[in-house]
Amino acid sequence: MTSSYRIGLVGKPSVGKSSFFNAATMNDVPEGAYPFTTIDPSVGEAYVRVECAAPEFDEECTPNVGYCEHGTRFVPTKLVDVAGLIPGAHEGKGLGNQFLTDLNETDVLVHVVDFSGETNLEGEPTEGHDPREDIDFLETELDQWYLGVLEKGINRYSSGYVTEDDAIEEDLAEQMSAFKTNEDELKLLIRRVDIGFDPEEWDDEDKLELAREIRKATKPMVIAANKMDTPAAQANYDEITSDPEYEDLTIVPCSAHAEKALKSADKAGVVEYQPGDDDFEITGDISESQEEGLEQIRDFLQSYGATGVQAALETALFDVLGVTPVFPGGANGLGNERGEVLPDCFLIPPESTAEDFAYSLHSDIGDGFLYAIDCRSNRQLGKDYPVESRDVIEIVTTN
Ligand SMILES: Nc1nc2c(ncn2[C@@H]2O[C@H](COP(=O)(O)OP(=O)(O)OP(=O)(O)O)[C@@H](O)[C@H]2O)c(=O)[nH]1
Ligand SMILES: [Mg+2]
Repeated sequence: MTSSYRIGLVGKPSVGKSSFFNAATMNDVPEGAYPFTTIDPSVGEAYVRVECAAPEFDEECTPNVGYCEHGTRFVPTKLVDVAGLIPGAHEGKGLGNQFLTDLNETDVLVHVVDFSGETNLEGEPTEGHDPREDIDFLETELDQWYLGVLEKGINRYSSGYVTEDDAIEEDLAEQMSAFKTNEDELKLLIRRVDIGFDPEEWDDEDKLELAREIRKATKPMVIAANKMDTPAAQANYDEITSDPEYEDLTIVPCSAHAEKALKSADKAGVVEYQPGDDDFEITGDISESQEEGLEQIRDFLQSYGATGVQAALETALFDVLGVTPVFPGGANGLGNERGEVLPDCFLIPPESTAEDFAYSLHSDIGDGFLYAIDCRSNRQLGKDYPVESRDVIEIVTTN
C-alpha cells in the first residue's frame, strides 16, 4: 500500500510555483522573476499534517515514512511543479500543451496565483494586474483542453465504428481515460448538465459546459493566494474574498517566501518552527536585520494564521479531494510484531468503507475480510462501515 496522491502546482509563469514547491519540499529547483524559469516538471515529497493517534493510547509512534513531532504526523505526499501556463496554452502557446499532460498525473491542483498583481498574464512584471483574471484564465484554459479531448470522444462516437447499442459515455470514457474518469462518472455528469445522451443534439455551449463539469470533477482545485507578504496582495485578497462572484472558490492566503525563510532558519538552528504553525521561537544568535525580518514574518503569521503553504496542501487533499487519513492498528496494543507503534498513516480515497480499506492494504486482506475493530472503542465494524478521518482500525480476516 502506498499513499500515492499527487498534488499539482499550476498557474501562469512567475507566480511562485517553484518557490512554493521548494518551500514545501525543501528542494532547490530554480526560481526566477522571469517567465518560464521552469520547463521540465519536478516531483518532490511534501508532507501533510495529521494529528497523531498514538498519544490517545499513551504510546509513542514509530513512523515508517515521514515523521512525527509534538504529536503531529507529517505524512508524505507527492508534489509536482510544472511549467507556467499562458493564455492559449491549449493551442500550443508558450511552452505548448505538452506539459498539460503532466497535469494528468495529478489528483488535485493547487492554483498558485500572484495576488500582488505585479505580473501580467504572461508572467512579466507589471503593476495593478487583477488576480481575478488569472483565476478565470486558468479555468478557461483547462476547460478548452478538456473540450478538445471531449470532442475527439464525440467524433469517435459518431465515426461509425461504434455498434448500435453503444452509449456515448463508453466512447467518452475511453477517450478521456487519462483524466481518470469512467463511464459511471460521465453518465452522472452528462445527466447533471442535462443535455441528453445524444451528442448530435449537443451544441458548442453544451459541450463546453460538459467539459467544464468533467474538469471540475477530475481536477478539483484550491487557490493559493501567493506573495501575501506584500501590501498589494493583501489589498487584493480582501477585495477578492469579499467578491460574491468568487465566493465558491477555496482561497488560501500564502507566502512561499515566509515558509522558506522559516524552514531555512529552523534548519540553521536559529529558530524553532514546525511547518504550518502560527508562531515560532527564536533560539539562536542573530543579527538585528535578521531579527527584523523574522519579526515581520511573525506579524504575517499573526494576521493570516500561518504561512499558508501547509494549509494549501492540506486543504487540497483533505477538504477538496476528501482524502481520509487512517491508522492501521491492533485492538490488543498498537505495536506490530516488529515492535513498531502505529508505523503507518495511510491516505485513502474519500468515502472508503472498512472493506475498501482492507483491500487497499492487500487483496488477500480484502478477500478474507471478516470484520474490523475500532481500536479506540474496541467496537466491531462491518464491511460497509464508512472510514472516518484518523480512525485507528484493525482488520480481522479469515486467514
Ligand atoms: N514577495 C514574494 N515573492 C515571491 C513569493 N514566491 C515567489 N516569489 C517571487 O516570484 C518570482 C517567481 O518565482 P518562481 O517560483 O520562479 O515562479 P514560477 O511560478 O515557478 O515561475 P515559472 O517557472 O516561470 O512558471 C521570483 O522572483 C520569486 O522570488 C512570495 O511568497 N512572496
Ligand atoms: Mg517555476
